[in-house]
Amino acid sequence: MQDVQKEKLRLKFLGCLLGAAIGDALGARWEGRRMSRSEDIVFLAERLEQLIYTDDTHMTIGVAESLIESKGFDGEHMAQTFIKNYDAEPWRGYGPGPPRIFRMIKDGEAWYSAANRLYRGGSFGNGSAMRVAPVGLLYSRDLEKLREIAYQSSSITHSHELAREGASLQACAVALAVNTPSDEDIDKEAFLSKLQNFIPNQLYQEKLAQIKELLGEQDKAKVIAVLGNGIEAPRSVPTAIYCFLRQPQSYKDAVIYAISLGGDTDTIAAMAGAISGAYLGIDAIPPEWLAKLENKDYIESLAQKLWQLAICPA
Ligand code: F2R
Ligand code: MG
Ligand code: MG
Repeated sequence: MQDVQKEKLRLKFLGCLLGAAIGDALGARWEGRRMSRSEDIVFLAERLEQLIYTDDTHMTIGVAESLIESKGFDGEHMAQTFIKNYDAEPWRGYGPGPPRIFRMIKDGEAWYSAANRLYRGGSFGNGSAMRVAPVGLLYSRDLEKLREIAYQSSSITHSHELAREGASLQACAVALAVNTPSDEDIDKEAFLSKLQNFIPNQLYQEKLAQIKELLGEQDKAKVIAVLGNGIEAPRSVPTAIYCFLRQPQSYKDAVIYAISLGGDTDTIAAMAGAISGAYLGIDAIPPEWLAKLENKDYIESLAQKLWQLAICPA
């Protein structure tokens, strides 16, 4: 790879992880609310002194740390990293499931089986999709490997098929965004076709078809009714992809639109921000938002290390 291409890729890796963290931190202020006006979200974003992230970014950090330290996926290591991080900062607003899984693993359950004991058939919450961006970055040049690692990383806490498929779909969207040059107009239909060819699950296939139908839609209530804005993976991952594809040339517009839909705003904005940042790169993120992000330098260092691992695998 030429140096100029490597540098473009580096900016995309940084844009992805920082874009996800900012989406999470901005969206956290609106999580669980109804639809909001974009002006109100921008107004609050300007007034916040610091952007404090939640479990979405905390777990994304865990995925990145583990992939870097293990030079690839190691389930036991990733599970122990999640537990260590959770024990240090349990107040990050975790969903109900992961802390119960962490307790089971601490009590001796294997990392690959604990999640099966939660809910009926495992969790289909969006908790494994919201943290999967580092997998999308590291395996962006090998989509079958990406699928395998997305499934496995999901299985630590979310073993339901809809969660595993949701995580792999989000990782694939990040990978496609990394692989698509941002200096030419994105072919939205081609982007969606690639996702449809990738994902075997019927429900996600239908959602991706609905995204195409909704691209010009002005009525947010219709978008929410069709795609969803909830805590479940199938009611949030396609919505995040939609938020990106609706306004692919503006990170700010994609994230603000995601938050304006209400519901699981931190998570949908984190996932939309990851895809948008991976497509546009760090330079597209408003500098005043970057400057206010908690632990910005550490998240940036993780993105940098993932990039080094991706261009020069062990
Ligand atoms: N927890 C939150 N938000 C609550 C407010 C936090 C507050 N602001 C604070 O500061 O404390 N957000 C975070 O949780 C979501 C990710 O959740 P995760 O990790 O997927 O959790 P879980 O428990 O696995 O699943 C979530 C819910 O989905 C339903 N569900 C899942 N599988 C099910 C099944 N098989 N059958 C029935 N229901 C199932 C359950 O209601 C789960 O509780 C993100 O939004 C993150 O930001
Ligand atoms: Mg959260
Ligand atoms: Mg959330």
